[in-house]
Amino acid sequence: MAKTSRGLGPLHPQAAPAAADRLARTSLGREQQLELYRYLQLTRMTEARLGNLYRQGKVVGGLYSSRGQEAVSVGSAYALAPQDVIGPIIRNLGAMLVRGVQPREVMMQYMARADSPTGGKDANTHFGDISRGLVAPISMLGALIPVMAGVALAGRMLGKDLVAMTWIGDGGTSTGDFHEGLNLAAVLNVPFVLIAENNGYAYSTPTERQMRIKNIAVRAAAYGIPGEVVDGNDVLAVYEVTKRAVDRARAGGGPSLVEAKTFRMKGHAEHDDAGYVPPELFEQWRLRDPIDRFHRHLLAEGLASEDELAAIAAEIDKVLDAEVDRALASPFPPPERALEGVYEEGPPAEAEAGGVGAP
Ligand SMILES: Cc1ncc(C[n+]2csc(CCOP(=O)(O)OP(=O)(O)O)c2C)c(N)n1
Ligand SMILES: [Mg+2]
Repeated sequence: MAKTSRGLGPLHPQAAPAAADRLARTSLGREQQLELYRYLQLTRMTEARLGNLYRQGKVVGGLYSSRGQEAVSVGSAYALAPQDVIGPIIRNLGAMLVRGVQPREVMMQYMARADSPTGGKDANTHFGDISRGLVAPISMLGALIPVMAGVALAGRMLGKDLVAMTWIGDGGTSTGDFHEGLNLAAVLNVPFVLIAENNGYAYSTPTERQMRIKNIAVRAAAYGIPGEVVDGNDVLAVYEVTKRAVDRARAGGGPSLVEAKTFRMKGHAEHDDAGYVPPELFEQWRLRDPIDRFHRHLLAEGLASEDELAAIAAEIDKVLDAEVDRALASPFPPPERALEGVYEEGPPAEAEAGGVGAP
């Protein structure tokens, strides 16, 4: 990594930590750990299917894979209680699955079918359902942070025992909304947890080119809240650190920032071949693959056999086979659907009479 470009210093320092394989100590039992394994595999296998469907021209819109980062979404969302509310962003499919989103919804939505959660009107992970504690993603990076701080405040005002959680990329931590939202959450001392996914790149920009700090977690000090770095490729570590932050928030201790160090194992999106990432970084991080590591942990601890783990993957494969077929056989929405759901009760009378605000 002595490579330099335009005098801006080393090209990219997000080298993988040494491949020490021991995962964090955990309070989770066997059943819960197997559940975590299932969600990790479900996330990876769902996105792999979507990658194939994208190449066949079946996916409508973009596909922003979380490959290599699954432990961040899965481990953090797993630390929540049923009444909690999440605001996922584009690489948080794993968190949505943990919170109960079904593969059927995911397939229908990515292929923009009439029976998708948005009725075919939006794509990828861009859907929400407040009744299930799921705030829809917003493309504007950082914008969900003040929104989710507001959800946490609303929960407290309504006397609900809820914690609000959202995620942000390394690039997104340099937006104004990140600072304003986190400051607001801190000053109001609301039950809010922000997970910063430091995956080394914001599109093609290495992290070191858009901030001078090594650890995003230090930004928490500016707001007087705890900030902690965690190995984002160790699902147990992510769970344990997040659980502490969630418990503290629920007990009235206010918000926290968790920085999960990980790596984006694909391009920014499916159309991006990531040719700007030094190949040796992919090699280093492949050795730290979060699912392989957890798989080895489960075997080494005697929590599962190879056959049991293979059976989990086989069961997921069957579900995905069925849901892909079902979505492919489903109709697209009728064109008139574009006019539905725009206004709660139809357009205002003035609009029909010649335009809102017409003199
Ligand atoms: C406010 C804002 N600026 C720019 C963009 C365009 N954009 C979309 S994703 C992206 C890179 C995001 O990088 P990072 O926050 O590190 O998240 P990652 O993609 O690595 O998960 C950019 C610049 C946007 N969506 N919103
Ligand atoms: Mg990033």
